[in-house]
Amino acid sequence: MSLFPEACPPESTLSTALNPAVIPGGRQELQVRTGAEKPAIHSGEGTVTLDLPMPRLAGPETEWVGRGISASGENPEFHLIRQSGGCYGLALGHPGEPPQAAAHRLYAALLREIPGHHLHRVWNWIPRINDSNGEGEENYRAFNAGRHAAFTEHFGPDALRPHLPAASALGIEGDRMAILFAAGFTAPDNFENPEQVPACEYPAQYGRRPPAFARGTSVTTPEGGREWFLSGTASIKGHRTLGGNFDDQMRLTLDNVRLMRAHMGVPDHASARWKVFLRHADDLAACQKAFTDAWPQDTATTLYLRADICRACLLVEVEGTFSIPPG
Ligand code: 3EB
Repeated sequence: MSLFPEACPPESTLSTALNPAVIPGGRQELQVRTGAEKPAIHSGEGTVTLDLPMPRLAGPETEWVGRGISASGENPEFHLIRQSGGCYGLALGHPGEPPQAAAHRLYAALLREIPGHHLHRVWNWIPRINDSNGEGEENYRAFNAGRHAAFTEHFGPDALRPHLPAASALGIEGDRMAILFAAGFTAPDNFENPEQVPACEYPAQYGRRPPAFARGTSVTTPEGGREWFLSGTASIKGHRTLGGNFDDQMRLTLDNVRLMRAHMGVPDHASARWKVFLRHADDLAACQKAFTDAWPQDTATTLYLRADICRACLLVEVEGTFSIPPG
């Protein structure tokens, strides 16, 4: 899956064999717009936009994700953007749909949607992520049960690890889950953090089914460039949340980010697109200072968002996409 402009081939070379329902209108840019009132997918002339009800604290209003040719999925709920190396897909849960059912349904549908592809990266947005689902279980944990069930039904219970994409899971406003994925014909390398327990092996104290994601993935683009997806990264060592205040959590989060960048072999000169999620908007100034000290060259493009994070005690989470062009 490529993020480079030159990666998009002329329309005629795109394989539509898997799905002939290509929507006319040519190539579209896929973007995510934060600060929206409710989740929605808009398909316009040259753009497909996913609107997310997540307050923006600083940084650009729209985040560019990729480009390709719009197509409807087998399941019409899925909006696909196909390009030479694979596709992006996006879908919304039903209004008010419980998180376990929504995750199970959407992940089962997305895995059916992309035969021949490997999942590279999934972004999950979950309404009221830290609230109880009414049966005494946190919505995020219920979401994990649904996601894990869909993965094990598809890949079998013992062979999950190599198929898990990089991911993040953040809270949004409103009452509909939203997911966005990047998938490609190449299998990604996937990475775990050497100082963290793999999420899919978390002990049961974090929920009856573990979170199904890898800490990071990396893929070669069809043109010979490379890109890396760093999952949502927080102040966790082993499987425990560390740091009782913002500054300590920020320090440990950046430590994990640096560790993962090195572990995945991201070169220093790679271009970076960062997103930083803050539970409390009041932490913005301290967060921007710490982040800018670490990566001054990325100050202007970093997106800071107000969001609930999948563990109620986490105050900050950072995710990144890094790329180098061919050659
Ligand atoms: C963690 O490391 C923090 O459930 O998809 C980070 C990235 C987290 C992805 C997910 C959750 C997810 O456990 C939370």
